[in-house]
Amino acid sequence: MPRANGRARLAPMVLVTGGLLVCGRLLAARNEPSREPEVALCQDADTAAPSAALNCMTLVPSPDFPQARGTIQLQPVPSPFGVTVHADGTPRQRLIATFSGLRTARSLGSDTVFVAWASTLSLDSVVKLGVVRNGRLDLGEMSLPQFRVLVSAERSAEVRERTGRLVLRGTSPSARLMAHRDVVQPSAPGALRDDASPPVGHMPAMHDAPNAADAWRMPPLPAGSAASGMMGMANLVPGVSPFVVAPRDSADILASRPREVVHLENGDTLRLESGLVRRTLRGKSFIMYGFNGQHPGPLIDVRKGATVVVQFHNGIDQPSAVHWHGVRLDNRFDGVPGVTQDAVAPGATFTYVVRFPDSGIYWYHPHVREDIQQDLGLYGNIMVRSTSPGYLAPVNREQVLMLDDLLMDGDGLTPWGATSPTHALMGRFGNVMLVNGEPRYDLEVKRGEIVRFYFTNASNARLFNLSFPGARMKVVASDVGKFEREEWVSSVVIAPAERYVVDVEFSRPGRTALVNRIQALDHMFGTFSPEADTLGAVRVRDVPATPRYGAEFARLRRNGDVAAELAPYRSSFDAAPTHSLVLTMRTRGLPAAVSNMLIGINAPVEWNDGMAMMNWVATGDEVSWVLRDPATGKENMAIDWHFRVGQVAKIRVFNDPSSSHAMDHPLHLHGQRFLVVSRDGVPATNLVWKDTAIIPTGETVDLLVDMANPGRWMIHCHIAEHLGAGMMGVFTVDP
Ligand SMILES: [Cu+2]
Repeated sequence: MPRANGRARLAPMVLVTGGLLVCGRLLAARNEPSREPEVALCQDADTAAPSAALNCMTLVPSPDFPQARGTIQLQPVPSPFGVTVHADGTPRQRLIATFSGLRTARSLGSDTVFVAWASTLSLDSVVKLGVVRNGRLDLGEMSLPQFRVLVSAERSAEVRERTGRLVLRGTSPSARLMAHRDVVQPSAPGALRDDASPPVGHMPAMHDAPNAADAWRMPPLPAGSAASGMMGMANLVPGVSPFVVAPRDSADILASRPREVVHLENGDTLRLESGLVRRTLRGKSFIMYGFNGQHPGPLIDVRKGATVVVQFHNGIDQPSAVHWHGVRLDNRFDGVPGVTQDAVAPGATFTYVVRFPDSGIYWYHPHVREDIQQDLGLYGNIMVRSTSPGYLAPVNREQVLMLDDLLMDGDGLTPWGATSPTHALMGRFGNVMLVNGEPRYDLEVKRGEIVRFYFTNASNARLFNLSFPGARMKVVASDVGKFEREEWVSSVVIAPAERYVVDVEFSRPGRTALVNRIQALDHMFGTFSPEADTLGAVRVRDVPATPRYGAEFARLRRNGDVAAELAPYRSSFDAAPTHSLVLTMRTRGLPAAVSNMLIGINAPVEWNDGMAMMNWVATGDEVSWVLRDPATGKENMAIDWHFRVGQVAKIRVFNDPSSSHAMDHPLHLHGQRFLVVSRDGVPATNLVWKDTAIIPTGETVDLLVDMANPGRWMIHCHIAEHLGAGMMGVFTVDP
C-alpha cells in the first residue's frame, strides 16, 4: 500500500456480517502496485486471530444499537525510546478508532450526537474523548494502564458527563484474559496437545524431592505478592541444581574495587582478567565476579578509529569469552564461543584486537551463560570519543553509569541454575538496584551544572524508566551515535543492553533523586500498581557552576552530520521487508501449577517480575524461546541468513502475543548497526543507529540493517535467560 508523505496509510476496516472483529498483524496490500505488506491495524476476520490481541480492542454494541460497530487500535506514540511512557511509567498510546453503524434511532432526537468516553476499570474516573462519527478517528493519547471506552448517544456535543444511552463499550487489552491461551497450554483442561508436548502430568524436569528443596532456597517475593500463596507452588523448585560461586568463607578473595578509567591510544594493550571478588551488600558478604578486581570492569576510554589489543585471561571457574557489544570489529574477535571462537577455558587466555569505527558508548561482557557471568559483575563500558570538535554540546561533567539489579534474599545472592538458567519465563529480575556496582549512586554538582549521563543497562531482564524529578533532561545519543535531533524527555526508557546519553540540568539547589518509576503488573490478579526505586541522588550545591552551559543546553541541536549520514538509507525506509522474524516461545513439561498461570494477561512490556515463583522454577529445560523465520519455518540456530556487504536489509520483527507467555525482547544484532524505522507501521520521527532494540509484545517493528561488516554474526534476545533458553540465530555477511 502506498504511503503518503512518508506516513503509513491506515488500512480501511471492512465489516463482515457474522464475522468477528479482530485485529490483524499483517494485511497484505490490496492495491496495485504492491510495494510492501502493510503493518495492519484492527481488521476484520472470520476467526479470532490472536496476533494483535494486545493492540486492538473491539467494542461491543448495546442491545439498543445492534448495528453499531467499533474497534480501537492502540498505536505506539513515537519517541526516542523503544517504549513510550510517562515518567511515572504509565503508558502513552494513541487511540485510533474506527466506527460504523452509528445511526440515530427514531426514538432519539435528530440532534443526537455520539460521544466517546474513557474510564478507569472501576469507572471512578471518566474523561470525555470527544464526539465520534462513522469512519476513522484519532481519539488522542491514553495513559491509563487499564481502561474502558464507552460510546453514548447524547443530546449535545457539549455534555460534560455521560447521561445518554450506552451504544458501545469495550475494555483495554491489558485488562482481559487471553482466552485462546487456555487451549494452547498442554496442561489445560480440553487442551489441544501438540505432539512435541509431553503428556499432561509428566514433569520430568521438575521435582519436589526433599533433597532438591534442601539445595534451593525459595527466592524472595515482592511484598504483598499474590504469587506467594499460589496453589500448587509450595514445594516446587527448579529442576536443575543450584549454582553458587564459591564458599562464603574464602578469606583470601579481595573486595572488589570501584571501576577505573583506562585511557587507551591506538595500538595500546590492556590486560583484562576475570576473577573472583568479595562484595558486601545489605549486610551480606559473598563472592562475585569482576574484571581486574573491579565491578564494573575498567571503563575503556578510546578515540574513534583506534585499534587496541586486549589480552583476556579467564580467572573464573567457568568457560568464558568477551563480547564487545555494539562494536563493529573484526568478526573473529566478536567473542562468541561456537560462532567466532572457542570458549576460553578457566585459566586460559585469548587475545582480542578491537577496533572502534564508531563513536558512542559501548560495553563488554561474556557471551557464555550471561545469566550467571554478567549478573555476577562481568561487564564494563567502552567510551569511544568522536574526533570531531563540537560533536556533542559542551557540558560541565560526564557520568558513565551502568545499571543493574541483583536478586538477593536473607542469606545472600539467590543461586542460579547450574546447567540451565532459572527464571526462564521472564528473566531474572533483581531486587537490589545497582549503579556502577553500588546500591546508592551519589554525585555532588554546582547549581546550573549540565551533566551528561551515559546510561548502559547491564541487567539480565529489567527495563528501567529513569528520571531526575525536577531536573530538565534531553536525550542526545543512543547505542551507536547521536540522534538526528536532540529531544526533551521526561524519562529514559532503557532495555537490557541498550545505551542512552542524556544531558541533565541541575538548576535547583538541594537534592535531586535518580528514580526508576514503573507500573508493576501482578500476573495473578492482572492489576497494575505504581512502583518507584531510588537509585541515587544528586546533591546540588548553591554555588554557581562555571563555565555556564545553560544557553547551549536550552537549545535543541539538529545534527546535520547525522542527517547526511542517514540520507543514503532513506530510500530504503519504505521498501518491502527482505526478512522477517516472529518472536515466540514454547513450553514442555511445566508443572500444571505453572502452566495454568500462563493463561493470565500478557503485557506489551514486563517492567517487573509479576509472577516470581513460577518464573523462578521454570528453567531453560522447560521453556524454549524462539526466533522463527516465517519464510522458511527455520528457528533459532537453524536460521542462517546470508547478506552481502553493503546490502541494506529490512527485517520485520513481530512479537507474537499469542504465545503462552509472550514477553518483550531486546533484540541485539552483532557486528552491524540498524535503524528502527517504524513500530506498528508508525514511522520513527527521530532516528539513531542502534545495535539493540526492544520489541514489545504484540508489536511489529521494522529494522533497517546496514550490513557493512563481513562475517558470521549472532542475532539474539538480550534477556540473558531467554538467550540461555535458545533465543538466538546466526546470519552471515559475505564480503
Ligand atoms: Cu527475550
